[in-house]
Parts: sequence; structure tokens; C-alpha cells
Amino acid sequence: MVLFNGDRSIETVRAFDIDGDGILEIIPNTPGMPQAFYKLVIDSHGKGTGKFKKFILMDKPSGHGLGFGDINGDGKVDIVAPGKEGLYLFGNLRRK
Ligand SMILES: [Ca+2]
Ligand SMILES: [Ca+2]
Repeated sequence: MVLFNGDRSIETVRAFDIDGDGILEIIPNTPGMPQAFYKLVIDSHGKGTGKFKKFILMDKPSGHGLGFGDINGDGKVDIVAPGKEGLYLFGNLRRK
């Protein structure tokens, strides 16, 4: 299964439960490509289908590196990533 088939390389890959549903999302750092993550598609019985849905966080080229931490102190882990214009913070807006 190929999740990412861009013409740029993947510098590093992280797995983190971004939405708090207990299932890890896959977050590759792909310098020069938009920052995205991949979420496992679940069927009606709650089982993984083996397919992943792509979510783009930033529709601009990302830079080198990727980090996580609760930057704003709300108890939910946020994502920080560099881009061409500087360091971006992707605040975690999940409700729970
Ligand atoms: Ca998840
Ligand atoms: Ca936070």
C-alpha cells in the first residue's frame, strides 16, 4: 500500500492520535509538499478498512521537521511545522 507517492522524499514520519479517537494518524514530513496527515478509514463495525483518507493541513510547501506539543495549554496536542514563510502552529480544535 502506498500512502504517499509525491515526487519529493519523506524526511520523517510520525504517528499520533490527532483527533483523540484512539487510532493513530500517520503524519509524514514531506519538505516542499503541503503538510498532510492520513487517517484510517473505519467501516460500520468499527474495523479498519485498510484504506486511508488524506487531510491537508497547509496547502503550501512544508519545510524540514515536524513537532508536537500542547502549545496553547488546552490539554490537546498541537502540531508545529516549518514552512517557507516561517514556523506554523496547527492548533488542535477537536472538541473532546
Ligand atoms: Ca485518531
Ligand atoms: Ca493544545
